[in-house]
Amino acid sequence: MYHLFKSSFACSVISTFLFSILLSAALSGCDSQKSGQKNTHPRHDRIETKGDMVAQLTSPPNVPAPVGNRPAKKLKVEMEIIEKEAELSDGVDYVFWTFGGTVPGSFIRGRVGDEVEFTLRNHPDNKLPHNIDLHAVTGQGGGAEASFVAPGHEKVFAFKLINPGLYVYHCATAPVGMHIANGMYGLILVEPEGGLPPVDREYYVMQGDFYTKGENGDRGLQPFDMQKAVDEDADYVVFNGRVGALTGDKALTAKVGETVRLFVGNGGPNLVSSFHVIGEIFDQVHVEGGGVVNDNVQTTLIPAGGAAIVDFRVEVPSTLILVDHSIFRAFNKGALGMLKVEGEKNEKVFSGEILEGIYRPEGNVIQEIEPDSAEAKPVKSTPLTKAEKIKVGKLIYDKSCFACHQPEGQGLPNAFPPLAKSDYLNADVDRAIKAVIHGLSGEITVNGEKYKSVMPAQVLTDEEAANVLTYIYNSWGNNGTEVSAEQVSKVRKQ
Ligand code: HEC
Ligand SMILES: [Cu+2]
Repeated sequence: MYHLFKSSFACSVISTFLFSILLSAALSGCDSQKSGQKNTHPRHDRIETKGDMVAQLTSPPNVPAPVGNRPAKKLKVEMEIIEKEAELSDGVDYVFWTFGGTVPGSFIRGRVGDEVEFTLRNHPDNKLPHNIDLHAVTGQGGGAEASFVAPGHEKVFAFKLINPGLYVYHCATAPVGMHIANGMYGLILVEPEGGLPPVDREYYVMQGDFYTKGENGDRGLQPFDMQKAVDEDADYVVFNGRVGALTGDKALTAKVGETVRLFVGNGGPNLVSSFHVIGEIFDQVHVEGGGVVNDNVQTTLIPAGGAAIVDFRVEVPSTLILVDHSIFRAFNKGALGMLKVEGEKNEKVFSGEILEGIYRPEGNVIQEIEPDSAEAKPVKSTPLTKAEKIKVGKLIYDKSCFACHQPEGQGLPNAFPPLAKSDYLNADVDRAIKAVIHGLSGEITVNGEKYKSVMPAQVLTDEEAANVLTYIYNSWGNNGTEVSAEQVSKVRKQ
């Protein structure tokens, strides 16, 4: 059922079977079998074409319409290389080199047997020659030599799509690493005969790592840093060419009950992606974009210069978070996107929080905060003093807030607003409580800087929220407000 792209695994099946009998016999058995066996791979090079058409190309995160059951055709692809300045992150500019004006480049979609006539144009305003190496091409350099083109020129070359799958294309002009690092990559999908099984939504997501002279977040136009690229010391790791390309109002969308397919590529140049979607399990993954379909996958590895097709049904409303699960890349370097799923709840699949209670392993007494404080205090009769709240609040801060707002509440420019001396915080306690218990999104201004990001709702009891806020209000130059559990409870009910 899952053999969408046909392949033969006879040899590996045989060796797995024989493994249990005798290792060496299995290996030599397989070798002799291999040498005596014909390559049974279908001869897609012999598929005849019928008619011709111009390929529709799309910018990320969109993909062209599926091929369905159309016959193989002569497929005209016209692509323009554009060197242009754009934002890599808020306030951070970069000169990108692009296929079609976007990073990743335009998505190309064909079917097995198609004969592609590829026109590559290098815009006259560009400064450098470029070319294209498509991993879907069987032939010298994947087309690199044939397509090498100077500014103000165009090149035409042709090739037949003989292996179905999802393939990366990229510039291969020296210095190759630099051309790729500047954004010259994209995906070409070669559908099998009859097309991939239809789904409700398809999206195009591609990871890339970026190397800038300044550090992550340093503003202004940032030149490429060759040494950092050689050292594989990325300042940014992003989906679709910039921090936040797929967050907030640019998030991908779907409705409960729909099937979603992500065509996920990794342009590199250096890093391998541990692609994961927080809050979802991949029903099926075309591993490495090829014929093997794996089921029920949590995280799929996408090599630099590789791809995967990821399918899943969305069952409950939520904001799914796309990440590279090498997780500092997600929360500190930008490899984070969102898929917003709207629709009816299904409490059998996911209930949300059912009960908020107090857990007392040692009976009805408060847990010791400090190992050496001898006295156990009854929970209800003695509310915490302000000093105690601050102490407990710090523990919560270090567990729940610290990763984003930073150890001294200083925040991270362009990503997480400061809590230290925050005018936003000090102006309105109820608003701050709301942010903590319900989360916060949309544009806000803190100390004159604009933030337009998402703070997830924090799962905290009224007491915990009161304590952590009291800690924050009494640290780093804030106004000393004491927040009570009752106040949090009131805001929660509003
Ligand atoms: C995953 C990252 C993340 C975590 C964890 C997080 N925050 Fe935030 N927080 C944000 C972002 C992003 C914003 C700004 C949201 C926006 O742009 O609308 C924000 C805004 C705020 C604000 C209002 C703006 C300001 O600077 O005064 C407060 C207060 C706040 N957070 C408190 C907390 C507290 C307390 C915790 C821990 C219990 C916490 N946050 C945990 C990311 C986070
Ligand atoms: Cu190039």
